[in-house]
Amino acid sequence: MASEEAHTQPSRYVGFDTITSQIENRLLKKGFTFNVMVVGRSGLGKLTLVNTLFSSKLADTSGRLSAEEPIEKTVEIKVKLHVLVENNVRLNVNVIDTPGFGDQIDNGKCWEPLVKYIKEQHSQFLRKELSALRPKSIPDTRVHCILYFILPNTGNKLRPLDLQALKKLSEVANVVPVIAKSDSLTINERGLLKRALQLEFVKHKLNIYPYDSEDLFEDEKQLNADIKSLIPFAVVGATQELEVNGEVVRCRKSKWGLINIEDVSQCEFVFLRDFLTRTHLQDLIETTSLVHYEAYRSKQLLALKENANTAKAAATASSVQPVPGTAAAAAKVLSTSTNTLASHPLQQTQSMVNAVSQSTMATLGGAY
Ligand SMILES: Nc1nc2c(ncn2[C@@H]2O[C@H](COP(=O)(O)OP(=O)(O)OP(=O)(O)O)[C@@H](O)[C@H]2O)c(=O)[nH]1
Ligand SMILES: [Mg+2]
Repeated sequence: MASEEAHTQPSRYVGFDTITSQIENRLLKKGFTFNVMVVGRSGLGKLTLVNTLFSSKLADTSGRLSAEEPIEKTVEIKVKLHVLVENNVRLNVNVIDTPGFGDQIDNGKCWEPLVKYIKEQHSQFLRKELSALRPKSIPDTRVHCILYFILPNTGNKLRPLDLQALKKLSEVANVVPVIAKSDSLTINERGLLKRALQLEFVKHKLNIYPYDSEDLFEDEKQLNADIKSLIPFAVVGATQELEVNGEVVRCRKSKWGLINIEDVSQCEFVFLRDFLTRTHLQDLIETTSLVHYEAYRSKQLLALKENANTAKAAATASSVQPVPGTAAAAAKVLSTSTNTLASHPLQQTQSMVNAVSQSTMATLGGAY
């Protein structure tokens, strides 16, 4: 069937140009969810930076006001939800705080619980998506961004633990590395460390966010290239506000001076904040869904189909009726539906989805 396209200017105002504001209104009512995980060695200022980023006290941190106050350590994965409102936009920020690397006796695979956590969120989302009576909107707990903290004194090399962790984490989520506590470096040292780390990222083929894509427009490609030249951002975290020359600024105050973290000549906090919240917030959420979750989803469904085929072959060989809800049952429905889908499309599709969903749940329960 041929289709024709004609461009017509309506003779009167119809009003469909309001679709953008209709979408905006709907989105504003729903609000947005952003899940950010902080990862890195112990005491690198992970929580302080998250609080600084969102200009709020999102989590209790050991940002101490006096040297006598004890330093609080994060000892387990903890998720804390914070609802932030700015000019009618509601942002639900989930901060996933993780125990600092280097605290255990054997730090060999300290990133494993984090990878497991990330995959579990994908698995939960997939189960809900596949269930016959799925909710209208599935709560999104998938990790949209990992802020990975690198020690400021690495001897201009990526340490093996960081290299392994960055490799594993960037396979499952959007990783943004930062040089922590960069106030301990001179501008010259900072530049050398940044350059050395950038070379290491390339040498080890680390898949650092943002990703190159053919779908991007030229201006987006340019923006990403500019951002890549800044990664890892050399940051300083500070939640204290002080008045400097009549202006209230956030800064770190020590005996020998004051660092205004919002001054780009002193640190790169502002670049990181603008990147995460002003230019790439939506892209981080979208990329999580379209790249990382999609990779997980297709891998699981392909594995499921393969299991089902194997079970089907076994069931046929022994001529035993498969038990409902098992991979063999899904296989039977899958094969039947491919033969008869054309005659009863709705019924067949529904029973196929139900069977696949039941056996997926059984299989996904024990995934990893
Ligand atoms: N010099 C300096 N100190 C910082 C910076 N950010 C945080 N700190 C201090 O470092 C200490 C630890 O900060 P946290 O934010 O609790 O660090 P963390 O990485 O969450 O710590 P763990 O949970 O123990 O891994 C506190 O005393 C902070 O005030 C920074 O950018 N520069
Ligand atoms: Mg912490």
